[in-house]
Amino acid sequence: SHQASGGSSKRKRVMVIGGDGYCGWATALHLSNKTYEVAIVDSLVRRLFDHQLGLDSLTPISSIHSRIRRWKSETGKTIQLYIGDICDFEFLAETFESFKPDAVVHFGEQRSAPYSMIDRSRAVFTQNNNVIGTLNVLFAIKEFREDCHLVKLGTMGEYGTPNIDIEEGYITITHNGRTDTLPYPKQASSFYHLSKVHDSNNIAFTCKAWGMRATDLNQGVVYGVRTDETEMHEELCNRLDYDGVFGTALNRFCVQAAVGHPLTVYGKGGQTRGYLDIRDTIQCVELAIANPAQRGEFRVFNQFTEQFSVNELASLVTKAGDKLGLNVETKSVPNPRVEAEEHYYNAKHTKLIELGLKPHLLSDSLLDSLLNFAIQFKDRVDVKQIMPSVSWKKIGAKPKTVAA
Ligand code: NAD
Ligand code: USQ
Repeated sequence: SHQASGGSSKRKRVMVIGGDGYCGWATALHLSNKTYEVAIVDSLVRRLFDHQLGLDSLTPISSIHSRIRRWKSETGKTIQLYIGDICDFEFLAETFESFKPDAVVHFGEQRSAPYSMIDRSRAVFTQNNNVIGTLNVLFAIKEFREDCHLVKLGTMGEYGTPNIDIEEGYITITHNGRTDTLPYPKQASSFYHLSKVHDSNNIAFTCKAWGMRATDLNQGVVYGVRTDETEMHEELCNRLDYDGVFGTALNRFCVQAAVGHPLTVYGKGGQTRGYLDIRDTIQCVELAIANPAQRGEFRVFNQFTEQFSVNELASLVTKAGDKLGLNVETKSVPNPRVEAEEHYYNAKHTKLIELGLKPHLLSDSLLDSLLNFAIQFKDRVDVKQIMPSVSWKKIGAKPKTVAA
């Protein structure tokens, strides 16, 4: 039977790495609200990328210090804060010895595929930051908190778009009369997505070799911005990226519709992915923490609730925009990426449902509220940041200054 959140007598201690980011901030607040003892670990490097590239969140976001102070004054709850880079093992070791986590949720990576394809130095940074950071987390758990459960954010993009059904982590294959259950083949299509494949391999190995307990959450594309906790005060507001480097498909389309920019469908628009509401991101992470993997188990969940093609998303946003009196147009943009634009896609996603996930499916009302949210902040939109500026084919060793 499944444990309820924080159901044990002692409050579970959860370290949220990357807790100043989009998924991490919403999750940290939710867990803190739900009686977990929460610490945020973040280097704030994401805010630096924005400064360096001249980008900004659609929504104004407060400093992490103001956010945590506001949370305390709204709810009386304390979130501990450790500012530092998990690639610095001494720093990470210090946070482990001081906070003593029972679970670590690891969101703290460079998560943009286009960012990883800007130039050699960003490709190298992405793989170094992500792979070494995760390795350090694995060593910190082994050294200081052997029983700690690692909940690691992976991506559906690890699987690519094979012409067969995508399973959850593993596939049973019969070959020359013998049968085995093996890791599902990985065909990632950016240096970022590949960093997640390398992480998964390292985590799987340490589960076998050291008896680590780990859950890899192969998450689809996240949309939405409001959660119960971030709603409480404007200083708790989450970030919402709409630019061509960090913005993701549906969030971008809603902002584009709000400012009257044609929806940017890349290529033929048949690219199909798994999607989920940010309220389900936090629900999934909470379920994984409340029902930990066993010692030595490398558990993989596909974390999304529905599949859409880019064309389907564009048409949903067009219809929802019509109702608000927006005249939404779509313009096919030459695809800056190298990816299949028409393909089979059918990915399993039952394990989180079995643990109790109650999905918030994409509805007219959510689209409506996301569009209204984008309209509310439309004066903050820098339209020069909307078109994609990073080409998969033109990446080279030469440092590139990305400026709109
Ligand atoms: P984000 O960029 O908003 O947040 C990531 C946070 O991690 C940032 O605050 C950043 O400063 C921090 N960070 C990065 N490297 C760090 C390091 N070395 N040490 C300490 N902190 C570090 O990203 P997000 O959208 O919240 O994504 C969070 C995680 O979820 C990522 O691992 C991402 O790959 C995964 N994910 C995101 C989506 C999505 O649609 N946003 C979808 C699938 C998976
Ligand atoms: N796309 C468009 N137009 C746009 C933006 C995107 O057609 O304006 C297309 C892309 O070409 C791609 C698809 O939409 O085919 C998804 O792109 P995206 O930018 O929304 O998402 P992606 O690059 O895959 O990355 C995001 C997150 C990443 C996470 C991943 C989950 O940034 O951290 O790992 O979603 S998944 O897609 O399942 O791999």
